Amino acid sequence: MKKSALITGISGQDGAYLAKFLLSKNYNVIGTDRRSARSNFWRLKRLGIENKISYEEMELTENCEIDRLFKKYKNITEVYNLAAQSFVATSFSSPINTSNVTGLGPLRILEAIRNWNPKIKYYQASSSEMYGDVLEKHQNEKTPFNPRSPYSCAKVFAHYIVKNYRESYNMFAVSGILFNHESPLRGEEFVTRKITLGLVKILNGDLPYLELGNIHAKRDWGFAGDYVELMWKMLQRKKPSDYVVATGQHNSIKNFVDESLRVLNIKSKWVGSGVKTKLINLKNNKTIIKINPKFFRPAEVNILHGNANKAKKELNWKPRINFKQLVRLMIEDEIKFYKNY
Ligand code: NAP
Ligand code: G4F
Repeated sequence: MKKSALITGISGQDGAYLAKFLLSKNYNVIGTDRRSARSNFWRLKRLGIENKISYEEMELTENCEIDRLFKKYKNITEVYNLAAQSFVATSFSSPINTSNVTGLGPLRILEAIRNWNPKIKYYQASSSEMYGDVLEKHQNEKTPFNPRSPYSCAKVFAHYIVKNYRESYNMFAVSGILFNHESPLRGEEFVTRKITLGLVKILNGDLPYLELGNIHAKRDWGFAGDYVELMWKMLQRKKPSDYVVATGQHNSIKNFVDESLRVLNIKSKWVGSGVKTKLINLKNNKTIIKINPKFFRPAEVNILHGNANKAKKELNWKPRINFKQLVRLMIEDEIKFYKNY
């Protein structure tokens, strides 16, 4: 019999890639979105799967909407909870909403699963942001959390409540602690996509220059299309367990800009320091990038570097796309689809 999976956050980056992956495994895919986001299916359209999903309305703060889903779809076997207020910067301006959605949302789903069918397997989208001001150089499943934003505090709560439901009620509930993963389907507010789209806009004469915040922060960036496969693999294990997913390589925002310009074949030079730092296009002497302190965060996560040895060993995984390939993929797609969303 066909398996049925529920994906919350179907309109997001990971929701789209995971849906495509599960459809390729012959799953029925039920995807939730917020009614206000009805038109926001460009990612599913881009992947050619928009008409292959059953859509349901679900707002993570509404218990009754969550309950209704499990009442309606009695054959759900796997739940992938990807929905969240996922932008760290917004969590500083909307800490209560972020805690309600990103922290308590997963608890509402777990309660519904416990009530309707505790045999349903549950995947929680935990985050490397939980390591925050890192307490170990390379972070693995045993590294203590030290969150630096309302977003990561909410994710830590969700992470532990998943563990608690697993231990208290013997539920198959696991968390994937995923390090940053990007793609051409990444939201435009996140720094990698902001850079690739911004540079293509500049080249098209549609933006004078790009403004960034802390370009010295470092992230362990992987490809989202690679990472969603691991979500599924975690739910196919005999025993529930949490896993870190990361490439084990880190790069700064500045490195990401430099690599993007290399792909675009634009010679440039960084000048100045601190908030006066600028990136100059050597061909026409125009400024491509400026620093705007409005993009600095009240508390920053300076560096993340994952150790995914457990996933490599137990889930037989290794990243297929490295940093340079990721940047190239994002720039090339940006050019291909520019002005054609
Ligand atoms: P994303 O593109 O921002 O997608 C988030 C999804 O959540 C969207 O579909 C959004 O719907 C939905 N959502 C937001 N608020 C909601 C609410 N109140 N009720 C119901 N749905 C809501 O995020 P992503 O990059 O795919 O990430 C997926 C998950 O992994 C998130 O939980 C994120 O925190 C986590 N994560 C991401 C990364 C990463 O690097 N991408 C790393 C670690 C963990 P709308 O379209 O309506 O906004
Ligand atoms: O791309 P970002 O906004 O991603 P961030 O904060 O690392 O969070 C992402 O990854 C997490 C996993 O670790 C997820 F849990 C989370 O949901 C999200 O997907 O920022 C990356 C870095 C930060 O240090 C930020 O300060 O880039 C720096 N940055 C510098 N200038 C900027 C900018 N970030 C953004 N968004 N915009 C800028 O102009």
